[in-house]
Amino acid sequence: MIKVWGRDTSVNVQKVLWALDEVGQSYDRVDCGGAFGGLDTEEFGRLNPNRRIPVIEDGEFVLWESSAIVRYLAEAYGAGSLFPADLKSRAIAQQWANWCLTSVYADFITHTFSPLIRVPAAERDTAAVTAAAARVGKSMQILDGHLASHEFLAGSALTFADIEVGALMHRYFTLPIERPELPNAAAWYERLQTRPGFQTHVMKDWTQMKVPGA
Ligand SMILES: N[C@@H](CCC(=O)N[C@@H](CS)C(=O)NCC(=O)O)C(=O)O
Repeated sequence: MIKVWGRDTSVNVQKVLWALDEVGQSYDRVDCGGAFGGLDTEEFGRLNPNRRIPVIEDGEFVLWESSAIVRYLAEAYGAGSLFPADLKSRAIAQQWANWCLTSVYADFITHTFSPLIRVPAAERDTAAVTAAAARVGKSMQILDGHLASHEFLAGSALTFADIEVGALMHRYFTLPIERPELPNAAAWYERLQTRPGFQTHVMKDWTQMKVPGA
């Protein structure tokens, strides 16, 4: 059985759990990271010398970096569906998944979400958060334009790209920040909410992660 290392409040762990759900693989999960600690042990350092979650063990095979894990699971257990068989659909899925990593993730998770929940309001650089949220809004408008004519990111079916990008959407649409009008992205977010794996693993109450005063 696949073993997943990482607390389920991490968005990077959540996308792995959602992918596992989509491909119908059962797993054991070890709570570690955050308040659970456990990333500084020798055993964990052997699994991931970066001491970050998530990590998976699939038999003897060890893999870290959440996007690599999601794509591995998609190809190993969801070939032809989560991992499209068609070369061009697969390339489009890679395009959006990579776009999320390079154009959205840092501005949203590192510079918008994290300061809003991990930094007390009195100590927060509000102007920097507002500027980052505005940059994310611009990226979301690009996503929205694509979704005007696509049900899912690579066409008419859910792929690994929807999981990688979509894992951020619950936080994006529920965070108290300025957002542009995003009718197509909002409709896609609603479609994602019909997936049991999204409901179970991604739609978590992130307010519990707030530090006092945040
Ligand atoms: N690019 C890495 C990022 C890994 C990462 O930074 N994980 C965070 C949680 S989202 C972590 O391990 N933080 C330390 C902790 O939770 O204690 C990935 O996608 O897997």
